[in-house]
Amino acid sequence: MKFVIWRAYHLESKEIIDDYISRIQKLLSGHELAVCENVETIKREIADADVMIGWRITPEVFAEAKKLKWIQFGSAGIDHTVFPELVKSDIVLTTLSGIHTTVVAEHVLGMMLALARRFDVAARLQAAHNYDRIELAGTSTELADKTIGIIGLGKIGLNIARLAKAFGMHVVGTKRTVRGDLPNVDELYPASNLDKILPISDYLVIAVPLTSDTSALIGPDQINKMKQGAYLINVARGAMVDHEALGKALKNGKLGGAALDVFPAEPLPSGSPIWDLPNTIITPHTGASSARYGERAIKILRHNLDAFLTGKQMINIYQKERGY
Ligand code: OXD
Repeated sequence: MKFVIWRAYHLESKEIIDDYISRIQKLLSGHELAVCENVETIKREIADADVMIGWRITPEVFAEAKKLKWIQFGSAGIDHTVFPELVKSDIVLTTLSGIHTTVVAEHVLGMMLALARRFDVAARLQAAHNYDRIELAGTSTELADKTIGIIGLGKIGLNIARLAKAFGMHVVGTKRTVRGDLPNVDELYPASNLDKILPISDYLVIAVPLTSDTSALIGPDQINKMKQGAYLINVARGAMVDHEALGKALKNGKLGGAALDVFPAEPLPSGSPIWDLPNTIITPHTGASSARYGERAIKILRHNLDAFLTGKQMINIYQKERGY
């Protein structure tokens, strides 16, 4: 059995990926394993490989794979790397869905607290050595008793709900398929009823996978229906938000602020107007970054490896018809 790792296109630091790869090397000792740094090497090594572990496969590399049966990706979403030939093939695609449950939820709460307590203004004042309390004191607010609307009550969304409850928030949200109540959720609606949560959410959080149903999820119509002065938080994918409409709403005061971890094009170009949106906190797609990545990722890989080798059920299989 031959395994290849293609270590290109990951979003983590070198140290975090080195840690994950050394865990993989231990797990796969006894199997043939090639760690590939560049396109030439992966194109050569993938030709007779059974399994690829990596963050992206391109049509060019895929065309060289003659025996490939399984790809374990290193991210929760793989919308950035699926293409028609790959989806049509028999290759099993598995993701790391679920590993970001803790970290993304903490990132969202951090963003909400930063917006409520105006840490963005504090950072600007600090950089200018300016002890001006007035702006900060007059605009700082609280999370308690506010409503959070969570679009996508999957594993991450539910953890956001749990943390928001601890801050005394009213939690509303949507889920693709609603079957009964969910813990820490006061009002639950099917995804088709997004309009129900738009006008009541003080903080609207996007936490759904990118599919044909969720791209362009928040455009001018949805923003118009949002509560006056609400905050939009996106830790899902940049394509889900119309950033021109968001910019207008932030400038004319319809929205009070935004916190964005994902962008229509990544890396966000230095000339993008998104950098200068008012009352907006930007993190460079680090919502899921954590030193614990390797420790968590290897658990999923270990499970799937065992299932793959013994013919048992793998987890996190990308559902080709569902798109995630
Ligand atoms: C992911 C991510 O894993 O966006 O999908 O970090």
